[in-house]
Amino acid sequence: MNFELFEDEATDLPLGEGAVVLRGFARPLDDALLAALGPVVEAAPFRHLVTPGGWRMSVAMTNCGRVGWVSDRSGYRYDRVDPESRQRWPAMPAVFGDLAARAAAEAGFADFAPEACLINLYSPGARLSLHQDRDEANLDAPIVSVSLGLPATFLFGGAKRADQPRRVSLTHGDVVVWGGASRMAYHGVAPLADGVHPLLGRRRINLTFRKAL
Ligand code: MD3
Ligand code: FE
Repeated sequence: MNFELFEDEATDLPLGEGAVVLRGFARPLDDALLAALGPVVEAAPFRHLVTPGGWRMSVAMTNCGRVGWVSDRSGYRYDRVDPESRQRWPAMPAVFGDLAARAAAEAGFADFAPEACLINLYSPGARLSLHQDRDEANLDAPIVSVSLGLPATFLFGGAKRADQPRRVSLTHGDVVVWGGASRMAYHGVAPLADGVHPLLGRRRINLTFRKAL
């Protein structure tokens, strides 16, 4: 029996071919995830990257793992070093990698060992316009995303930018595994609505795990 207002916010939801929302999967680990995040962002602080077109992204980003995703005027890429510090990115905390592997396995992808964890910080109003994730060398592996803090409206489109996206609410502790036919779907995040989350205040943090190499 569930006492949620909307059934699709209480249960695991198959989003499309190869994509599944694991509602609340990361919730038991939220304190451990946030504790592990502290030293990561101390070594590699959140920053607003610039797109190749010259726009400052409203989402602030950092990374941990063997490589990190970066954008600047010359393009998008995975880089072994943080361009701000010129040091390697902080190592991926075990609690991050273990969670990503367990979530992928739950969705049917065995042995998911991501090299990259992109950490996205949303403040009220921050958004991510529709895009595809195509900078990874391995496009067969799924992407695992973990939502923490304020809820967001995720836009899940199709193979073409013009395909009308579905709107899916992602809340604290939700984990989404995107694989198979969904791996190359256009997707984005609607401007974050203001609010206060008990653990994260006026923020949303999304961890995105990828096989980048
Ligand atoms: C669907 N981040 O960093 S994660 C990104 O909430 C990104 O911060 C969003 O899109 C965020 O590139 C969404 C969920 C996600 C990630 C990759 C996908 C959804 C995806 C790839 C294909 C389809
Ligand atoms: Fe993306």
